Amino acid sequence: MTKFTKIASVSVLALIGAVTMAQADEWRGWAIHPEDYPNTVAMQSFADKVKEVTEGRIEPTVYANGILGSQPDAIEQVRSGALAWANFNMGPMGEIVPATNVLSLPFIFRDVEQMHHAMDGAVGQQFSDALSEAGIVALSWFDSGSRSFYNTKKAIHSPADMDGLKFRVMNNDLYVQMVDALGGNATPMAYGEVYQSLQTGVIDGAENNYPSFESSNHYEVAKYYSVTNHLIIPECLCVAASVWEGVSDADKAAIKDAAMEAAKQQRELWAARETASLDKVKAAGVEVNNVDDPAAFQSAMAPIYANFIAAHPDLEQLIKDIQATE
Ligand code: GTR
Repeated sequence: MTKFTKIASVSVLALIGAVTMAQADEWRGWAIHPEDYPNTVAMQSFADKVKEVTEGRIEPTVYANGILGSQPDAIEQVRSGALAWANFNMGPMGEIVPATNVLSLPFIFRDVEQMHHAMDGAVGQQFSDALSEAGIVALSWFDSGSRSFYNTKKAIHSPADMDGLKFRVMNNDLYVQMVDALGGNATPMAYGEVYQSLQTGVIDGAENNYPSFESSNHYEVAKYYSVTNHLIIPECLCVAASVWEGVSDADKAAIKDAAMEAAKQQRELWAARETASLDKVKAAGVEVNNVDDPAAFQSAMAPIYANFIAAHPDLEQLIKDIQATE
């Protein structure tokens, strides 16, 4: 091979490389949590796997720490196709996909295991169908543990202790009703604003699972975490329907498999992180207490269920399906 043909063939290869690169379809992904959080780690595994199985034709990327916006904004961006995929908590989804509000009814699941059984079966399919109609394809379900109240003032033992305290909630009217019913005041607010609001006293508390309480550093300011387990809300690994439509059937199958694998990994990492986060916040001086009478918190929710069913009689069966899940 002459020097010239060598250069020529190297350039041809570079050109083919460049064309291949140019053809890779970037799937911009939204993640609210930091890089080392179970959900973000699983999203990155999904991204790597999708790139591998599509031989680089699709290249998902992960923008962590909510840098692409708040969750309600990101939901809109996925619906419009401006973002290709995301990991969404179903809480803020209720405003757009009413059926998902069933997942925001306090104490709807007995425990996380029941939530897994429900979401991995026919119940989960009903939520996927409802999301699809809104332009969001749920490929698999992540764990988000269970949420409890924390605050800067005092341990909560009974609903009466919430009197006069201001709690941040996610963007969904059901959570405002929930805190009201317990005697506290609710302030819907974006996740990214909570730390500063706790610090400056704009709010007295919030509610979340251990990993979020810890990774968001809210535990540095809020020293009382009272275990109510009032919400068990699943999260999805979701793709924009407009993006999904353009994917071949063979790629769809491989991507779906990658999403199921990512969910499996997320759930394993989640279990370990819950313990690690709890240990970390306790070591940092957070007082963690079980509430005296969990039933008092649960029975306060009866009017919320009654109002919800009155407003959405079509969703009553779904509530019953969940409650009947093993
Ligand atoms: C976390 C959840 C986030 C976000 C956050 C919040 O547990 O993983 O998606 O919903 O809670 O409270 O806003």
